[in-house]
Amino acid sequence: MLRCGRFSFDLSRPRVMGIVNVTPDSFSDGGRYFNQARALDHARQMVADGADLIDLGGESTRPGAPPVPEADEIARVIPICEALAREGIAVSVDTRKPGVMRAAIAAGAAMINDVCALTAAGAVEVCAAADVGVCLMHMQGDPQTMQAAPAYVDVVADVRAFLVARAAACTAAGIPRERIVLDPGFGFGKTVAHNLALLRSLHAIVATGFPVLAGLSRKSALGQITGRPVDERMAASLSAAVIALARGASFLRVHDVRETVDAMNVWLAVERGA
Ligand code: 7PJ
Repeated sequence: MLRCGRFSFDLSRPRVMGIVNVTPDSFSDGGRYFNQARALDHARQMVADGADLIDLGGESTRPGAPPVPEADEIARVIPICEALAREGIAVSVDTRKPGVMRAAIAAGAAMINDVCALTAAGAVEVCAAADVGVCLMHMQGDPQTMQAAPAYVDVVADVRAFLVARAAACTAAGIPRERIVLDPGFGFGKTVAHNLALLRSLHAIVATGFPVLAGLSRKSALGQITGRPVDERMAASLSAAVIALARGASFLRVHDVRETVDAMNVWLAVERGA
């Protein structure tokens, strides 16, 4: 079981996390309310399609993306978090900032998903003071520079050691084990070879005993393998998702919820009988 605020996830079957970005984008100049209404509709559709939780992000962590001020991130994400939580939907908020974490928790977030694994000053304390789940992700470097020259002694051992150390810091601060998820952070300071090694050996992270989240959906490593642009990576994403399931992932963080649920159900039927 993973405990996340008023939600508990029985991890005897894997769970799908639908990605909803609330960043201003080039396809829409309709302003904040338009974007927020669209994000809400998108999230509700994902839940109808079988998402177990919705991951809301107000700051792009794509390689080279500029930082977003805390007040802007709060204005983007918190109204949507509040609205979805009121509808009984489990919401995860993807943020690195303790101030946004605090606002998300007050707005009913079930999980804090942090690509910095709660390393910002005060982040662990904010999460320890609430009953939210936490997703601790590994990243080498920071989003501005992480893809410049990623290097590891042994990528699987290095990532695993980092995640175990962050989980220990969290439990020492009072976050129970039952609230912690680990994530190797595909694409965050990793070459294609690093990403492949991590996916191939995902069971080594699963062997820590913590539930593992895999986020491979539409990522650039899949683009490099297939030669496809970002909007043509669904097949590659589904393939990566099933590989992650076969290696023990408990959560899949994806854009294409309906298709991922189908792929997962085929895998589950084969593994466990329909
Ligand atoms: C991840 C994330 C991931 C977790 C992003 C993208 C980049 N959070 N946030 N794991 N990726 N936990 O979706 O392409 O892999 S943003």
